[in-house]
Amino acid sequence: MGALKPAHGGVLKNLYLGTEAAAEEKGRSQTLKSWDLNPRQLCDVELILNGGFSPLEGFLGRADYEAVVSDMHLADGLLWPIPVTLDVTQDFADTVGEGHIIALRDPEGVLIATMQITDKWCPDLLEEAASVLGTTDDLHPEADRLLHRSGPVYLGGTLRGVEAPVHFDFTHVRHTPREMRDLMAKWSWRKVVAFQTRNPLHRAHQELTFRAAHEMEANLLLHPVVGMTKPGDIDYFTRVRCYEKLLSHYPDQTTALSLLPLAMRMAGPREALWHGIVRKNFGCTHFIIGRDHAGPGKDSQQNDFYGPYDAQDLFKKHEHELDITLVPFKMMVYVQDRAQYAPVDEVEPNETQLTISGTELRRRLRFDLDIPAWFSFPEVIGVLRERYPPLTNQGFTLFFTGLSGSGKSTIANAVMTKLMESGGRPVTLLDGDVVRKHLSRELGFSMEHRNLNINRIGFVASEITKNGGVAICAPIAPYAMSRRQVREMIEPLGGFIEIHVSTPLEVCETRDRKGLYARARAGVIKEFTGVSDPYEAPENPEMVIDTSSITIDQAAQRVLLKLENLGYLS
Ligand code: PPS
Repeated sequence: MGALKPAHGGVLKNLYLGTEAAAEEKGRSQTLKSWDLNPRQLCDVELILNGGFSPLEGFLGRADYEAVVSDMHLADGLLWPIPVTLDVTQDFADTVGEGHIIALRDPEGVLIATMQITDKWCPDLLEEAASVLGTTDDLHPEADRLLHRSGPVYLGGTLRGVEAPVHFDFTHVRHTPREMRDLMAKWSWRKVVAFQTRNPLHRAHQELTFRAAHEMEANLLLHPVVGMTKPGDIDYFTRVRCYEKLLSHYPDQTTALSLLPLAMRMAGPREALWHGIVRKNFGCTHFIIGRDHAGPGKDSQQNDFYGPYDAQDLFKKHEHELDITLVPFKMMVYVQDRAQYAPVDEVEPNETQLTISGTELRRRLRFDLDIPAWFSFPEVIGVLRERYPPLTNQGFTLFFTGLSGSGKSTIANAVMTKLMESGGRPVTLLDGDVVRKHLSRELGFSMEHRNLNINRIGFVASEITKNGGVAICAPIAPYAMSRRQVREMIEPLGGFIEIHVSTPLEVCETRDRKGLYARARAGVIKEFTGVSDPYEAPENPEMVIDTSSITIDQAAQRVLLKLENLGYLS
């Protein structure tokens, strides 16, 4: 395999200790301070240890970090465009120092590696975002992480691998760089073109990869990312099922599938270089870069974060340092007149070109509409339809919010009964009073406790929604922030319909069915919403219902009509 060198001509790293040394390290780790790796850090550790990130031998130290941030090279001059750093909390950082060895553990507490700390510093995260990502806009997922969720201290140091992170899924298509290279050698693959993706593959992608392999007279490695991709992407379990279906559409013995546990940064051009280095480490000789590689979409001014072919341009500029050959591609479109795919710049002005965007695909799945055969393979569409059933089969949450006595529980009960009468999905009512009896018995009515209560309701509702049921919640939920968090938790899993029961305080107080308002006015009940505690009215609820002017039955009918209008009822 002379042709398949690791990136930069160096040695493919393998930082795992032998069995005996690993057992010793495990014993020694009992007395070490432990850091629990988050999902992103765990992905990074896996690729550092198995050589996917060669030449790195650990998390970047300060000099390397600064060189990478400012000009995309390690301190020794090797190209490395993305900071691979271990961010920790101030509290943890205060307990360790340079020269110390720490234990790096997975979320279950399993020891993955130890790290001898060489550097500890507080990075300028704003500068990192601006330099590496070219933006500090919160809509960029990595900028958002750096500026709002990163630990304030970075620790650098070399790793000693004790145990590879465990994966129980798709083990037959997970390979280390060494395993992948050995397989390529076994199959006598001399030239290998890699295709990186975080999306399901449709006909356009198949055509593009097929052409790339054909033009380069190379074999093809489909190398999708299954670590972390852009929030909101299709989950990797579904994607891998799609890839497996697609494999039969490639000529026999020409193409392989392998999963890459990479935590993407969505850093566009810089990320493209990084992807190239990683693919070189996995034994590939060529790397496809299409339109808007690793781009996270639009910023808050509605401009694209990166130009569509910026990644190709930067890659070309550094190709001599990369030891892997760029295979650039323009966007592929379906040319109706030719019944064929072609790069967009090869389409004649008089020809009709067709594409279906990701948003349009999701719409068609949601409403069970036709997805044409020119766009994708029936088996792939089948997998997607199974995972994304039409709205009529999806779970949803009805989230009623409003003052005590506003009518939330009564409407919620009426809606529940009507939905049960119609049959179909299982329905669960999470009424304020009932939840406080079972789930939140120990909580009071401080802001902190109310938010905790809403968070618990949101969690249960999200599980119900994810599994195709209907959750009807009816707490007061006085704070906008906690309602927003619940929405964010549920929307990726199914429908979320917020209903503000806006019955005015005077009406609620006149009703005073439980006698609570009288006791609140008398000061017997403290922190009573609307009397001695705030209620932040929703700004953009899906519905507003004031029960002072309509009956409960009419209110429930309005909710059902809304559900029908949104597409949830058949
Ligand atoms: S919250 O804010 O969403 O956590 O409240 P919730 O879980 O819906 O609980 C509201 C019910 O608790 C009773 N109750 C009070 N409500 C508001 N403020 C105070 N201080 C309070 N103390 C007790 C009241 O019966 C509420 O039920 P509903 O059904 O809204 O009348």
